[in-house]
Amino acid sequence: MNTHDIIQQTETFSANNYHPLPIVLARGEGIWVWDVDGKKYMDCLSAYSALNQGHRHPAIIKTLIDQAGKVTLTSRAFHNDQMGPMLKRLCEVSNMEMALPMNTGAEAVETAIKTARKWGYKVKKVAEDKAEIIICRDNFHGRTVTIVSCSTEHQYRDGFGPFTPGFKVVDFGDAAQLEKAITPNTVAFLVEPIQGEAGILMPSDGYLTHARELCTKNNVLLIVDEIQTGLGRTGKMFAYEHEKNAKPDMIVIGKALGGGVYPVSAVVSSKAVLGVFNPGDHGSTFGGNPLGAAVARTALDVIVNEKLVENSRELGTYLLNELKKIPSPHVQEIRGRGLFIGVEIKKSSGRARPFCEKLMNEGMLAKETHDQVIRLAPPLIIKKDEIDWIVSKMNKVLS
Ligand code: IF1
Repeated sequence: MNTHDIIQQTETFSANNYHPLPIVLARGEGIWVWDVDGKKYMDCLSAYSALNQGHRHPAIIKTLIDQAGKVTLTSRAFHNDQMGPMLKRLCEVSNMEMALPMNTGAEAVETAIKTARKWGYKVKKVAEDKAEIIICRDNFHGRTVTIVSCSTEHQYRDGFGPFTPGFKVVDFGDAAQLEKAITPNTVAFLVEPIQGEAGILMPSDGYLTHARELCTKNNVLLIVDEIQTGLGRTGKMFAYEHEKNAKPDMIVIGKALGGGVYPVSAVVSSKAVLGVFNPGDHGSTFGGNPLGAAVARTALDVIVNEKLVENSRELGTYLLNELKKIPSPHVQEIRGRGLFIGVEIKKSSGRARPFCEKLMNEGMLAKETHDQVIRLAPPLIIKKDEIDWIVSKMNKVLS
């Protein structure tokens, strides 16, 4: 089947919940992917940061194959020999004490919400069913009914009610609003350190530090959703580390934890918080399975051993500076941290999608977010000459 036939078949049998660029990928390796006709593209989306280690990283694929030859799934009815070592590594990397493994990002966010509520009732002693969680305008935390209950995006909620109560919205980056929104029933503040879907929006310096102070003062859990920003993407292992004294009570991790091959997510926290769970309270058939656990441990090792965090910081700074030098009548603003960069197109120059289509024709895959922003997030294994290649393509399309 050719590209046209494959797309037609997909559109016939798939629900219409996506509008992909008209390209059919058949192979990937490192930062590169190839379509069914053998044309090569640089992947500057990295599956929304789930491919920080690149496509089919050899160590991760080796672990996948080795573990597939042993045991893949046990359920949590029995112990397996892979989950403990993976969770220990995850706790080391995140400087936390305990973890709860799930599969997708949304499940981990749900787990964080359940943890915060349970902690609110059992430890903070909030009256039954009164727990409140504060979230930010224009957040993106996933697609379940409870999570879209905290979304402020009309499309993500339209037709999906009734919604889960107990969420309060504040403007992202506004600590004064957060302070006002806290009540004795507030159990948590859930926030992305950098808002990805909203257009790579960075709060002003000191916001997370201030939020940490407010949470500590009011006995509220600070939960950071690092599903997209974590594991090196922004030039730190976790994006909250860009600020002083902002260590959260809980970190939600997903995407790149699965090394680009298998969905693995987790909530990491302290014993005092995750200790609220008792057997039977919460779980998942696939969560913590030995195949995913083995893959995740190697995925973490690759990030640390190959110094991907440092590479993201150095090359991200370089890329941002080089992009800012491009003389373009179309650029409103270029912003980002590490290899997580948004190029905002002026409204008068139209939307970002046509620019992404031009980049695709140039052999560079990037996906727009929120109409005006081209998101650049290549795998963190990228090298300097490949960054220069991105700059030359962006120059061509933006000038
Ligand atoms: C899609 C966006 C990115 C996330 C944060 C939780 C989740 C995500 C901060 C849920 C997922 C994905 C989902 C994907 C597109 C993508 C996305 F544009 F929709 F917002 F990356 F920017 N927290 N983000 O970014 O994780 O359950 O999907 O594993 O197509 O919906 P998940």
